[in-house]
Amino acid sequence: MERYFQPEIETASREQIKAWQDERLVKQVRHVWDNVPYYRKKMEAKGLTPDDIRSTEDLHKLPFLSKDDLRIAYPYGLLAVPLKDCVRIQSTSGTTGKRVVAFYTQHDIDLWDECCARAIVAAGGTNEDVCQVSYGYGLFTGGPGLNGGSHKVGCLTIPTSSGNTERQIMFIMDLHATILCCTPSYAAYIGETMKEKGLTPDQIPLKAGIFGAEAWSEEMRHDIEQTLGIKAYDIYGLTELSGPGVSFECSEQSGMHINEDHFIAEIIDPKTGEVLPEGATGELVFTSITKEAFPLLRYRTRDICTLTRKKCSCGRTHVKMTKPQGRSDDMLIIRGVNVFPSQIETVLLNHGYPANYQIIVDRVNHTDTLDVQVEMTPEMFSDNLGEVSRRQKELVEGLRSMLGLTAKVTLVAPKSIVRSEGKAVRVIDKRKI
Ligand code: DLL
Repeated sequence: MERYFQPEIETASREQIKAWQDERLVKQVRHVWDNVPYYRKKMEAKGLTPDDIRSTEDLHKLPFLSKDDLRIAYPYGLLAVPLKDCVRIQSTSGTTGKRVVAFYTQHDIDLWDECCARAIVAAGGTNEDVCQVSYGYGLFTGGPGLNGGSHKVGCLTIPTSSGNTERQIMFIMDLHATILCCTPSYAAYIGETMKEKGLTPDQIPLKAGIFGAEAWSEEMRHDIEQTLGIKAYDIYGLTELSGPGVSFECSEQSGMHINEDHFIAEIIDPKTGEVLPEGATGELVFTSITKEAFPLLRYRTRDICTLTRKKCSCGRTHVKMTKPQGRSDDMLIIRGVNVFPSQIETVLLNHGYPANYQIIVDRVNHTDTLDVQVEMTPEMFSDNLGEVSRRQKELVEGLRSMLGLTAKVTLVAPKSIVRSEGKAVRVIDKRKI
C-alpha cells in the first residue's frame, strides 16, 4: 500500500492545491514587494503593484528572475527578512561568475526537510530504515537536505557525505543500510566497486536509492537497480529554491511530483518567455510561495522538461515533471545541430556500455568536432584491434542515427575515466576556452 509523509497535502484535491497557491502567491508577492527593493524595481518597471496579482491566473504578469539577477544582487540583494532571522546559507557553484548563495530561516529549513521526507517515504522509507546519505555535506544542498528529510521520517541516518567509497561500502554492509542517497553517477560507482568485491545484489541490504542532482537516463537507472538490487528513485531540486525535494518520484517511477504547496511550476518557451500549455516541452520556471528568507518569483531554471497532470497510480495529485531532458544552457550546438549529453548517454547504455564517458567538443579549421570517449567494461576489453574497431564503428552508427551527426568514438580501458563522487563532469567544450 502506498504511504505518504503528509497524506492530506500530497493527495489534496486540485481545487485545494489551487486555493493554497492562490492565497500563498498573493501573500508572497506582497512580502517580496515590501522587503526586496531589487524585485520591487523589477515589478515597477513592468508597471505592476501587488494589487495586480490576485491569483495564479495573474502569475504570467510578473517579471522573470534569472541567475543573472542572483549575480547582480549577490550576496544580500534578494534577502527578504532581517539577517537575524536567518539561520543558514547553502551555496552552489555557477558555471561562471559568483556562486549562488541562498538563505534560510528555521521555518524554511523545516519545510525543506518535509519535502525531502516526502521523497524518502515515496521511496518506501519508514522509521525502520537505515538511510545512508552519500551526497556531499557542506555548502552543497544534497547532504543537508536528505539528512533533514531522513530525520523527519525517523530513519537511522548515516551522514557519510560523498567520497571514501570503501567506507561507504563498509557502512552499507555493516549497518545494513536500506536506503542510499547520492548522485546517480556515484551510485553507479559504488555498485561497480561492490560488484568487483564479489558482492551480489542479494547480499546487499539496500532496497531503495534516491538519486538526483544530475541528469541520468532510464538505462542508467536499470543498470544501478540491477547491480545494487534496489528500486532507484529520481529526486530533483536546486539550491535557489531550497535544494533537493522540489520534486520526487513515487512508486510509478514515471516523472517527479512537484511539491505544489510550496512551488508553482510553469513551462515557458526559453526564447520568447511565452507560457506554454500543459504537455509542451520547454523551460521550467518556479515561484516559491512559502519561502521566507529567499523567495524567488518566476525563477528560470534553464532545465528543459514537460509537465503532466495525468492521474498517477500512487494517489498523489501534485503535478509531475519529466526528468530534465537537458538544460537550455547546457545544450551543445555542434555543426548547427542541438545535442543534449543525455542523448549520447542513451546510445552508449543501449549498446551495453557503462555510464562512464566524456564528451569533448572542439573546433578544428572552423569545424566543430565531437569526440566521445567511452569506457569499456572488463568483459569488452580486448587486445583484438579488429574487435575494438568493430565496436567503435557500431557506436559511431548509433550516434549518427540518434543525433544526425558523425562523432569520433574512442574506446578506452575500464576505469580510465576519472570517477565522480558528486556530479559527474561529462562535457568538455574546448571551443569556449
Ligand atoms: O543539485 C540539488 C539536489 C541535490 C537535487 C541532491 C537532487 C539531489 P544545484 O547544485 O543547485 O542543486 O543544481 C541544480 O541540477 O537546475 C538541474 O539542472 C540539475 N538537477 C538536479 N536534480 C536533477 C535530476 C541540486 N534529478 C541543477 N535530474 C538543476 C536532472 C537535475 N538534473
